[in-house]
Amino acid sequence: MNLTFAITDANTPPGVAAVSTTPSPDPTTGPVTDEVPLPTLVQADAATLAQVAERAAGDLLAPPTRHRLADVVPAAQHVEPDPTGDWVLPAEAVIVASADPAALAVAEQLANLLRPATGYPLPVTDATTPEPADGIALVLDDTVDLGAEGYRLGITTNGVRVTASTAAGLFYGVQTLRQLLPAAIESPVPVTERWALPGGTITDAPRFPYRGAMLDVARHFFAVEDVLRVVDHLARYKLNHLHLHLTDDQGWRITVDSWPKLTAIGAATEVGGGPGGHYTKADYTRIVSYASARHITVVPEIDLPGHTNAALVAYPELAPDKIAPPPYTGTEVGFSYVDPADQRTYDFVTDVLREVAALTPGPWLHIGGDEAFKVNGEVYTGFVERVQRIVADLGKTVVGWHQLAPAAHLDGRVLQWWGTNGEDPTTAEAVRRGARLIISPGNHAYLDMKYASDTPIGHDWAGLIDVRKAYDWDPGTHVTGVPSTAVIGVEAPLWTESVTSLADIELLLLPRLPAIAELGWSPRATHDWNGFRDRLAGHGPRWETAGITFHRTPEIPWPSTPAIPGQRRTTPTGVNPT
Ligand code: TNX
Repeated sequence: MNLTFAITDANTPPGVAAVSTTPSPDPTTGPVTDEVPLPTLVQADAATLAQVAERAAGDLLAPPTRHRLADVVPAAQHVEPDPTGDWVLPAEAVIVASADPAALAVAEQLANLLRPATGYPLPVTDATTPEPADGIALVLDDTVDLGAEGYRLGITTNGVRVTASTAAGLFYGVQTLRQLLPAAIESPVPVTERWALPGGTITDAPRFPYRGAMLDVARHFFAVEDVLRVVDHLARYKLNHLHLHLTDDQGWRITVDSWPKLTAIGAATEVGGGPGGHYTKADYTRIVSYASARHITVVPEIDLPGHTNAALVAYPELAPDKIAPPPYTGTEVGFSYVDPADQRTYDFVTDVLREVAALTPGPWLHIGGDEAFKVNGEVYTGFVERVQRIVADLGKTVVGWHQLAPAAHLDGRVLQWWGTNGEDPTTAEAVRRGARLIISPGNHAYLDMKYASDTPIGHDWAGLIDVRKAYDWDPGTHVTGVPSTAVIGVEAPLWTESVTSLADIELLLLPRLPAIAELGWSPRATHDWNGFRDRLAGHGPRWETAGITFHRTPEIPWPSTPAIPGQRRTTPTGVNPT
């Protein structure tokens, strides 16, 4: 007997058989009907029928797939819901973008986000004036006044239109769109779902231009693939900078052709004695391009003059006593430094920064400057001033930890503030002299701090940081005497002394990274812990569906219902599984 069957449904793409696509009843709009629309069965056996019945019953019990238009992280600037505008993505939808390579690239990214879970073909086309026409239109329009990263997202019964004056704006509109779809959109395989979107208009733009996270790849080394996955997490929450802490006592992680022993010798260690590793120039370039395609700028950090033991092991001539120290795999800080009195040190710094700058299209070079406990006073400021000048001569903008503050101001320089107490007159004075700040308070934004005393990894020197602690502060007013106009944004650093795997990274990142992202993106007027907590809760099922590790902190009311209504276990119509 031939046991093939076909079940038809409006949402079923050509060539894919769905078992059931019964929409969940929406308790807010009408009575629950006890009538399950029956699929059209052509031929079926008892087992298949039972499967269909089970699936239909599951759909009836499933939660509504409807999202509110405002359920976005980070919160959007302006949201106007229109319940008459709800729309369901049809199987035959087309994505049409402005005839511009950058807009088309975002359209392809959107298609790639939606195809796996929907199983829909979602072809991408271009047009001079793209219209939704029961699909999705991405409109690049330089006459709209939405800023360099803003976007407008309109959902009507006719489809979705995202408008922006830049590709970055379109990209952020797409991230919002993704969150408005049911959580099952995160599934890597086709699932049966009603891909409903709430009607209305969102007009959105970021509060700060710099929204970042840092990954320390020096204490423990992480493969390129892991870094790319971190980039994906940043992109989801509209962060636009990835700071890579590339060098430290425990390892040097980037090839420098003119000083080859930095990686040949200096990369072979990490905390705890593991094998370490490093990025070739091709590896680093791959990270930079992957990030850039997601509108994320890489900020490379070469930490100087301290945190340099790995460099000194490779090149003892840079050490103050010219003697190679033993390789270091512990977690102490502040003991190593390159010789500030030797011209050779400045040759080294110039070569390294020149090669890193050449690989880095973004404007920033981060020169560290923290915890150089053995280089003090004028020796320290003199060193920093020379290095700042090297960076400027390379055409880049200096970023450094706020320990740089006492050094002379250099046009455009940015200090990354990591204090735990907002009273910091030295930093405030540097700001008066023209410095701008990235705010990374140790006791709010340091993602290597434990959530609670029982968190299996992480530190607690800056305190415990639960999600509320990560969320409840204001980067615009945090440092006394620093006006919000001097703050270019926020960054969440992840130091990795205790972090050894991608799962560890994700456990510490999620769900605190979205909290920091919201501080960087959303207008202060939207700041509200209860609202944030409830919006964030919906991301648990998304991460779960996508196979992303996160910390199920009890502070967040995670939904207990499964995200995926039913994965298709059927084969295309007419094809027998063998
Ligand atoms: C302080 S924050 C450091 C890092 C450590 C971190 C651990 C900063 C600029 N320096 O060297 O990894 O604490 O939390």
